[in-house]
Amino acid sequence: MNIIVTGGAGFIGSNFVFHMLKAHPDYRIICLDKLTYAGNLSTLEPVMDNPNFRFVKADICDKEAVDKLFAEEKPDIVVNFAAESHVDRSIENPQIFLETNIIGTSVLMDASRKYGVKRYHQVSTDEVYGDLPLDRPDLFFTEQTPIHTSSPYSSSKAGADLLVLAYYRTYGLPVTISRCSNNYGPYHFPEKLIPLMIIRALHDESLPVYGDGLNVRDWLYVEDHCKAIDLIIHNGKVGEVYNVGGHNEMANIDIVKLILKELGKSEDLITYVTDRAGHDRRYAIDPTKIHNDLGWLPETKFADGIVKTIRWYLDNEAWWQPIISGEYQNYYEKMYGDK
Ligand code: NAD
Ligand code: TDX
Repeated sequence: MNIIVTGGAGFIGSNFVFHMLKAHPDYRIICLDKLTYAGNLSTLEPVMDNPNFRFVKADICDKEAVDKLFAEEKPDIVVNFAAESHVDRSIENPQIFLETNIIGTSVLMDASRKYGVKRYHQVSTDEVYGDLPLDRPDLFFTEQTPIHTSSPYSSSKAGADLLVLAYYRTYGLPVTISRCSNNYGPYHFPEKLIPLMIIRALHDESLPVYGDGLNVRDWLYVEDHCKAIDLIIHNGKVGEVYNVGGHNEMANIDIVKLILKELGKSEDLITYVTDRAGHDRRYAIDPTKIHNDLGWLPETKFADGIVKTIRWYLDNEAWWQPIISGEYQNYYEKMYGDK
């Protein structure tokens, strides 16, 4: 089995590459990644010498490069993680989100059609459903919830999802889509809430909490997301969407306080800053379908996963230290300088 994994040098993609090489030692995994600011080749170092692994640096929007790779590898399955993934960056500069997330998806699907790929899997997000009110804890996102996006990021992901379903209906491309809630775990890029707060707390720097800090996210350990995708590409039904989430809703401020407690740091580091524009209030996934149809259940409890994650950042400073120097400094100053 040949599987092309795009975006495999990023957070979830790299965890998926590790999972697949371990769970299916007879599969060949080909990672296609542009190595944007969010892609890190050092993350993949442990598997670079694995004979069942190949890394190719390319842009999913580059038709020629994508065609060449598909011609060489004749993939059975394509799993598309490659994306611009940070909501705050999409507010600053929407265009690259449209290019990578929508055009890139169409380029990959055209190649998948041309080379007879048996499964094209699109890694999507719960953000395509918009948000839920804080005062209705009985409401959850199901696969039937209407698409209703808030940010340029979520709009670009929703656009890609619609295109994927159109390729299924129009061309019969065998597609599946997963829409997962917020992931956390090793190799999470330090612009996102959990790693940002861990690393800043370690340096006794202020922790920027947006708005009132009461926005709720539904957190899932990254390995559980990878296992869900593994199940969907093998047993999922073509043309279907699967929501992925573990009923683990938490307010941002509670996460930040928990991180401070684990690290033995003072809550005085918390600084409330200007809210994110269009900030979604609450995400909450109903995972009934993937549980009933494919038997998926999350395995890592948040209480364990967050401790494992904090420990990982403590043990792997060599991974994140180069990231937070240089260009990242300019990014942080630009995003938070006037907040
Ligand atoms: P990430 O930003 O950590 O990694 C993205 C990867 O894609 C990087 O390696 C980057 O170099 C690569 N990439 C970007 N543009 C590319 C291009 N044009 N061509 C080739 N490669 C390119 O993202 P992530 O958090 O790992 O998210 C992966 C996927 O999962 C995304 O599609 C995202 O929308 C989705 N998702 C993420 C979460 C989450 O909590 N992080 C939750 C649900 C869904
Ligand atoms: O400095 C911060 N302060 C803060 O209060 C940052 C970076 C975030 N936040 C808040 C905003 C959100 O309510 O924390 C919450 C989580 O923020 P992010 O880590 O930026 O994630 P989110 O916007 O929820 O989106 C994530 O989950 C869904 C991923 O980045 C997306 O790629 C995925 O689709």
